[in-house]
Amino acid sequence: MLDKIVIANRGEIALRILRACREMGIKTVAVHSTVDNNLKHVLLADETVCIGGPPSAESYLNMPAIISAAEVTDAVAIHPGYGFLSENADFAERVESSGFVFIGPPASVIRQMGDKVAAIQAMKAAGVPTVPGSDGPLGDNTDENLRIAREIAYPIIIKAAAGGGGRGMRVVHSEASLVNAITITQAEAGAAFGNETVYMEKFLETPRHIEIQVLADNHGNAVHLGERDCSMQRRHQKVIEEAPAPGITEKQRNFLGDRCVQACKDMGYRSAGTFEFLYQDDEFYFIEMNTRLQVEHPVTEMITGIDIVKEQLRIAGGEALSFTQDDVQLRGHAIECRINAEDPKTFLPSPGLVQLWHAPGGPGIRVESHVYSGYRVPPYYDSMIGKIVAHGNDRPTAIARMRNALTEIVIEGIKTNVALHQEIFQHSAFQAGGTDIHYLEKRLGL
Ligand code: MV4
Repeated sequence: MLDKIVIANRGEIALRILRACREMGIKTVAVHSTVDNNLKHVLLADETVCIGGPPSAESYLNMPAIISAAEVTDAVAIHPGYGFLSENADFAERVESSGFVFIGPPASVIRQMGDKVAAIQAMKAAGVPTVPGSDGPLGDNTDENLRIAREIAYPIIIKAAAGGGGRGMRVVHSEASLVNAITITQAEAGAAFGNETVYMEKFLETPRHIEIQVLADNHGNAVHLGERDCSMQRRHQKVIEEAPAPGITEKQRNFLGDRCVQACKDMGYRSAGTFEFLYQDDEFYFIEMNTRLQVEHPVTEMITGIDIVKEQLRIAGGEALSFTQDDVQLRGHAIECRINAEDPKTFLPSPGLVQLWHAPGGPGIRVESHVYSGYRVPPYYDSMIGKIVAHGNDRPTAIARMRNALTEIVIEGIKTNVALHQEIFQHSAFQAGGTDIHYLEKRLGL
């Protein structure tokens, strides 16, 4: 078991990780920037180390400062949370070569999944369904590229191998614009990622975004924890997530889940991970893998009863998974609303002093937030200030509980997206379930 860990993150996820450590008797070191000494988890941690100035580049992305903090506090492991250094293979490598445990997958697997072409190849080999596409990087033979696109049929999408999360993509609707689109995407990818490699996929026009959560240990065991539907998004920022995905059958879940588990075993995956799929016309298509703990992990925890962060900590301590796939039973339905400090009209961040904070409560309500009355939201980081999760025996119950929670919550002093959530929960299309990835932007008239 791990004795003491560094939490290399901030905000709600740092608090979430600290709580898991406390339950397990693991000592905590909070590393923080100079503006973050009043963060809730910093106030609660066993030890704290200030690692640099407010900009992330000086603190939460400052690898030597974080590793030094582990050294001076005699910590044995580092949890990166999400964002920041969580999917940085070089960081994972430096953590391990400095003698600490990186609480996540092996650096080599982070690197492999960071190359989207390599990730897709690994999935194909494991029998995970992928999008019809170029089956590898595009070469510089124009006739060949035109042939591939014609075979897939337009519209197609050109994606950067080093991209992901919506960066470095271009949709092509007809042959006339293909060659130019490839050239531009290659140049943009070179400038943004230092890697010009691009690949081609069939462009799916109205998919849902459905992802499978997995856990794997260092002893060759892997399980899946079912799926989440993350289709309610704006500009690649998820707004609402839920589990299970409306309308997905047990047969579909088991088929896809089993293939993800196989992929984990084949690639030597370890820790928590997520396989992202597009789902359209009753078919699943793998697009990317996230090699980190995700923001929306609580909806899966609520319906499985499994604490994903505690499992990550146990796995990092060398323990085998304490349960099998047969032990994973889904119970009820869970929905998460991300609460952002943002202007409801412009969606621009709205940092500042939280003059009053009342968290919602009641049966089936879970609040994941570091905010308290008197807390000042700094302008340097992501605008998400917390998450409300509602669980119930069925989806209508989870929705009813979330609607209550959204009316109970009080946040004064800063602008938030609470009213947007309240509006979405009134939409009949949301209530019916199964809206696609374009629903929110269309409804907002964007
Ligand atoms: C796609 C797609 C349609 N067809 N790939 C955007 C983020 C990155 N993870 C992959 N993305 C997409 N890939 C094919 N072949 C549409 C998107 C997409 C999207 C995917 C998931 C969630 C939100 C999205 C918003 C716009 C586009």
